[in-house]
Amino acid sequence: MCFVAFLHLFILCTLFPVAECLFLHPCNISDSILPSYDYIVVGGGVGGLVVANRLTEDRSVTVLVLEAGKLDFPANSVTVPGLVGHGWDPAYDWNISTIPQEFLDNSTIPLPLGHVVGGGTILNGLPTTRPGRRSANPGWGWRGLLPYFMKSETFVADMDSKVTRDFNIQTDMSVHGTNGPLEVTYPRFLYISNFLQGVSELGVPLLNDPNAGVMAGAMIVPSTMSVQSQSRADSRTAYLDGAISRPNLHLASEQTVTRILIGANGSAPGINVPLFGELRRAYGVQSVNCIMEVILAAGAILSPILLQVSGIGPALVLKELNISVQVDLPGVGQNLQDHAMVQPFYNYTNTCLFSAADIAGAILQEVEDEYFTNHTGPWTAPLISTTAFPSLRSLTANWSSILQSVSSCSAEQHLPPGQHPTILKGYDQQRQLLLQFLNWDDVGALEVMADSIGTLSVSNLHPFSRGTVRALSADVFASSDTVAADVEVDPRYCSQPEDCTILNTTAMQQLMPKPPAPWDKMAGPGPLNETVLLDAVQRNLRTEFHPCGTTSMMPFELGGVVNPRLVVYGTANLRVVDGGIMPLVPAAHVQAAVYAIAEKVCL
Ligand SMILES: Cc1cc2nc3c(=O)[nH]c(=O)nc-3n(C[C@H](O)[C@H](O)[C@H](O)COP(=O)(O)OP(=O)(O)OC[C@H]3O[C@@H](n4cnc5c(N)ncnc54)[C@H](O)[C@@H]3O)c2cc1C
Ligand SMILES: *[C@@H]1O[C@H](CO)[C@@H](O)[C@H](O)[C@H]1NC(C)=O
Ligand SMILES: *[C@@H]1O[C@H](CO)[C@@H](O)[C@H](O)[C@H]1NC(C)=O
Ligand SMILES: *[C@@H]1O[C@H](CO)[C@@H](O)[C@H](O)[C@H]1NC(C)=O
Ligand SMILES: *[C@@H]1O[C@H](CO)[C@@H](O)[C@H](O)[C@H]1NC(C)=O
Ligand SMILES: *[C@@H]1O[C@H](CO)[C@@H](O)[C@H](O)[C@H]1NC(C)=O
Ligand SMILES: *[C@@H]1O[C@H](CO)[C@@H](O)[C@H](O)[C@H]1NC(C)=O
Ligand SMILES: *[C@@H]1O[C@H](CO)[C@@H](O)[C@H](O)[C@H]1NC(C)=O
Ligand SMILES: *[C@@H]1O[C@H](CO)[C@@H](O)[C@H](O)[C@H]1NC(C)=O
Ligand SMILES: *[C@@H]1O[C@H](CO)[C@@H](O)[C@H](O)[C@H]1NC(C)=O
Ligand SMILES: CC(=O)N[C@H]1CO[C@H](CO)[C@@H](O)[C@@H]1O
Repeated sequence: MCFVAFLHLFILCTLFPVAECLFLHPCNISDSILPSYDYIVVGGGVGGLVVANRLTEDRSVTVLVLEAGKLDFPANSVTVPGLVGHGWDPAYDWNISTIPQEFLDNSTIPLPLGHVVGGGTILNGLPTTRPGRRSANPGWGWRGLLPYFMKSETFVADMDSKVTRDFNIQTDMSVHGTNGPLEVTYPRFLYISNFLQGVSELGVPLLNDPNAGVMAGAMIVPSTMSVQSQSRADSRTAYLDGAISRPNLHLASEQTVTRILIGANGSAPGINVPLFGELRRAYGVQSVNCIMEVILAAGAILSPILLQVSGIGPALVLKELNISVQVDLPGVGQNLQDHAMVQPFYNYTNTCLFSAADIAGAILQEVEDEYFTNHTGPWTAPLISTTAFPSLRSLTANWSSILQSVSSCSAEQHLPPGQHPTILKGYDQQRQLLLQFLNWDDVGALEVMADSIGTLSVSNLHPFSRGTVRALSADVFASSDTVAADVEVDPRYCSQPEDCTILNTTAMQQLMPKPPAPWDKMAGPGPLNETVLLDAVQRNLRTEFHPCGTTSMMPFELGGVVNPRLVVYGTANLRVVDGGIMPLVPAAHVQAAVYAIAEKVCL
């Protein structure tokens, strides 16, 4: 295999001058790659491609991006917003599932993760929402990230006034960028539904611009898509394709990094890490060296795995795998959070409205022609454009007893056994924050999404449950066929039971009284049957694809993994730049935050 050839033959290569930016194809990589680069970026998803782009703006800096997946072939299934949710090339997914979820019905849940240049943004749903003003770490909250949200995007809202009025869209351009690589806009076609009106009757406020700092309310969300062609905008089209002529940027696809090489000591100019005994130095991966830094951007699930197999993680886990401990860092792979989602929860009752489910036969041909000829019509609309983030107070009169019930458990009651004291302390603080957030009426507790097919799904935005990610072998990445088997992902969905009961609230009942099976069992006379409903939630729970927290930016004493410069504790020059560094999953779709984090760290 070409991949093996790279690993073994590269060592024989001599130094070639960097002549042009290269997509280093696996079959000729050994001719083109340099023996060392200033920066090696592991993973070509959001974090990796943003960092690679910004670093190579300085033409004297050489960067190599190593991405396990292929370059995507720009198939309609990737580019056409109207086809989002219709599946993708299986080669673009790591095929990882959770272990049996014991707090649900013991089933395993597929956790799609991008395995392709562009990472998750080749598979994702396009809606882009920023976390609101109430988010956490100093310097990394709303105000700290706003310049980088703006730097990353070119925002265009060019709809006629009737559309903006009907859909309650009013963009606040003072918080949007007009010059960034990532195009963000509203699709030219929006499905009409009664959703906004319905939730507003329940007392949920309508938001004009969901990305202006307050996320609690109902809204039409913008999408990452090209204004002109109305096709997917992703981290590859935004941050890589435009940098293609830079001679100092190399990207090698189909190169799975098996471990980061870590040496005894070192320090790098300009990077402050707290004293941690003798610092470790990342000096390369496989047979390529780096002079300055290794940037780990393999995503919230695989970055902690790579750290563990490279000797950075909880010492007990590493010792079980016979991995020599470089840094005993208990937080690596802990604190896993995700938005747990139940879908489809309820269908619209009004079947007269046109929905994406009606696109078939002759209409399909028309829709397709219109999309490719004029870049207008239903195919410009992604699966989700309409969503609400109601606060807990606006959802249920019972909100204070739900919070009371969570705060009356001890912090560790629902965590896995045998936690390191720093993890317990960190979780305790997170829980206090979450209880505060859920108390406020400008923070969303649930997301209710109305999709273009006419179904609603519900997800839990501020979960109390915490899971883990663990390598089961020191050679996880040695053969790409067995990666999924050697990775243990346990989100422990609903290990704090209120995470499931919050998904089932009085307001949900009001929103749509005639749910499909299996919820229709309760649709008889008299009060709804709580057991059936909770059981249905537990059997139908899925991921909203927002894992994070596994390499948290938190103090070491609280179970953190990286400092505010995203440098891994105990190392001089190894940073993590991806969704895993967010200590709390934001009450938003997460891609906007990952783009902004990667823009910010480049300073
Ligand atoms: C199906 C799906 C739907 C989503 N929907 C939305 C949405 O609608 N809105 C939204 O805001 N967000 C959505 N997201 C989330 C969003 O796409 C992610 O948050 C974002 O991509 C995370 O960026 P990242 O840099 O952390 O990791 P990723 O984008 O996942 O990039 C990590 C990259 O590292 C590579 N990699 C991993 N291990 C190795 C290795 N050992 N060697 C080499 N390369 C490696 C991977 O192949 C991948 O390309 C969705 C995600 C998925 C998967
Ligand atoms: C490497 O191979 C790819 C695919 O065959 C080709 O497009 C590219 O030009 C080659 N690069 C070099 C430097 O030979
Ligand atoms: C996932 O599975 C599909 C089909 O079984 C396969 O084609 C694909 O290569 C797999 N992806 C990875 C990363 O192993
Ligand atoms: C899940 O499995 C555990 C252990 O096998 C068992 O005790 C439990 O009853 C199962 N739960 C469900 C809902 O099936
Ligand atoms: C670790 O090493 C010991 C002793 O060499 C061996 O018995 C054990 O099987 C190894 N464990 C793993 C997971 O490789
Ligand atoms: C494209 O738009 C033009 C002008 O509105 C219209 O006449 C034409 O029918 C459209 N084409 C398709 C294929 O929808
Ligand atoms: C209110 O919430 C508490 C705690 O979750 C729960 O025990 C109780 O049954 C709820 N009451 C109603 C009426 O839903
Ligand atoms: C679920 O919601 C129903 C309807 O509002 C309510 O009667 C029931 O108590 C809730 N169940 C749980 C477990 O919270
Ligand atoms: C709800 O919508 C789904 C998806 O379109 C469909 O499969 C299901 O039959 C619908 N259920 C009802 C009760 O209309
Ligand atoms: C709820 O409904 C199920 C199925 O109809 C039934 O088996 C169960 O006893 C009911 N539970 C309660 C508390 O009414
Ligand atoms: C083993 C090792 O890498 N030692 C290095 C520690 O740091 C000093 C100063 O940078 C180097 O000279 C050693 O080689």
